[in-house]
Amino acid sequence: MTRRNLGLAFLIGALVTIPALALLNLASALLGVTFGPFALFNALTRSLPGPLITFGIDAMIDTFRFLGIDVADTAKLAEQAMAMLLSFVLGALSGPILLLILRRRQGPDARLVGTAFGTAVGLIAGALVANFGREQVSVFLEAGWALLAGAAWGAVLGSALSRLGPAEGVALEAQEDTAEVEVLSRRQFLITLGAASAGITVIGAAGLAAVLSDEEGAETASTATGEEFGLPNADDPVQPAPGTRPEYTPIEDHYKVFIGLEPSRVDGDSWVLPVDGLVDNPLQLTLEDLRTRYTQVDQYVTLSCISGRIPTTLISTTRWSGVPLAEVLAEAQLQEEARYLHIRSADGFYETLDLELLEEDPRIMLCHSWDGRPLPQDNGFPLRIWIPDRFGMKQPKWITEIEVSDSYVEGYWVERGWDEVARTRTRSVIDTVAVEAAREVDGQRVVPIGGIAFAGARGISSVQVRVDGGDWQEAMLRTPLSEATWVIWRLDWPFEAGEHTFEVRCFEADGTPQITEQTPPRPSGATGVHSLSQQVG
Ligand SMILES: Nc1nc2c(c(=O)[nH]1)N[C@H]1C(S)=C(S)[C@@H](COP(=O)(O)O)O[C@H]1N2
Ligand SMILES: [Mo]
Repeated sequence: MTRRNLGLAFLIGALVTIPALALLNLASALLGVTFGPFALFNALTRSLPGPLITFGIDAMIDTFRFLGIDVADTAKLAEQAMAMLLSFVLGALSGPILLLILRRRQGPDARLVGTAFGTAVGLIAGALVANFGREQVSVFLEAGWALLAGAAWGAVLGSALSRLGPAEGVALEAQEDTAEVEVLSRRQFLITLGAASAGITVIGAAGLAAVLSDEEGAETASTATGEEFGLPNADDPVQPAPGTRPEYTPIEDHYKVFIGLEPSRVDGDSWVLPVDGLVDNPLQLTLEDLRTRYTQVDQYVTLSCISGRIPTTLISTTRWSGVPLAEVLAEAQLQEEARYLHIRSADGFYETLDLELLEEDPRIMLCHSWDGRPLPQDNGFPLRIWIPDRFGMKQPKWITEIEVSDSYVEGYWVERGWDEVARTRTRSVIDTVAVEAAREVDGQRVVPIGGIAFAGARGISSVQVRVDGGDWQEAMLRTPLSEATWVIWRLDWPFEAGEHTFEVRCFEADGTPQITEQTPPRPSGATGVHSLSQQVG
């Protein structure tokens, strides 16, 4: 076995694995089966130690920021690319490994050994997709597909590798011209394999693109808007400065964060929510139960992610509808020792809710609708929880179980180094210095400056802006959609041409100032003054 042969085996492994990945990806879009590389990556990120994962994510985010790439848009794509790369490398490495196993086995023999090797890989893949997969189709289909795909990949790999065997053997013994012929045919074989590999990959990718663009069309067709039910502050005289983000986030623009490589998909028809553990009356609730058997409540909510920087795009506002958690728990009849809820999700996410918090805040809601429609799939369909004044990380989406318990367990992100309480941090952001909207007010040119301020459910009493380190000036506040949403602020700034630095700070309803010291997102959420430099005039 020469080193050269091992290198060629790696190349053959790569050439066979690339189209296999393309076909797997297409199959997952068509059949709903899990894309194996994602399951493998999920399995790794779930089981590796928290600090290592945190380090990896930090390194990735730092790299993006260094390269000037938008983190929110790219992070998930990068993780998906890493998952593919990992599987690709493992697949290519299978070439030399299988070659060592094959030794000099030829033709049908090699294909058989390859099939056995691929089936073994398929078995591992089956276990991975069953445990870390989409859970969209039956485990039998998942595992069956993994086995079949693995076996087919192994068979092709095995017979391709068997072409490497004789070249070496023949070259040793035969006349030079015979060796020449073998080498040539090997080269020809590699070229053919490369062309087939490229062709199948292109077909797979094109098919995937077609399927995905179809789905996109279907999704945008069903979007709703908050205007339908009339926003409660529509008459407020304080109008957002032009360029301020929408006060009510269009539902498809709501930010999305999830631990997996793709958002979970839960079948609402077969979904039932067990409320069990330390209860006298265990419940099994359907979506219909939740929509009809309990008091229905609505609440305008701003949700934000603890990992956002100053400023952040991981914050959005919409109307949440659902049922009071307390009402459901009252029906379940908590036992004496009940202290915590362990909430578990379809994607393997989990959090713990201290029942004391529910005593303090009866607004905590099991939410089934956003913007007057069932929750979007990406945002937790069929059920998620709303906990006022907490960052998103404490609020599971895609809930599959609520277990009442007397013991505390750390939630998913708490285990990975983030704040146990994760109370929303007060922050303010400048969205716009609307130079193009400059106008005359009482003989003075003014530029509208505007943005948002958010203090969880604690309310905002004041927002102040200063220019070039001058005096803090009081901004106007628009009446918020609710006491649990951000506040839109606006300052009409007497215009001075030149390059200026704008800063914003805010105060909670009780006068508590936002923290102005710069701190990073981890562990408790970023703090600091948002500052922006801009040419005006
Ligand atoms: N099941 C589940 N729930 C989850 C998460 C998750 O990954 N899985 N992420 C949490 C985090 S960190 C945030 S910020 C919010 C984001 O909700 P959104 O995607 O609807 O904006 O969901 C929270 N709930
Ligand atoms: Mo988050």
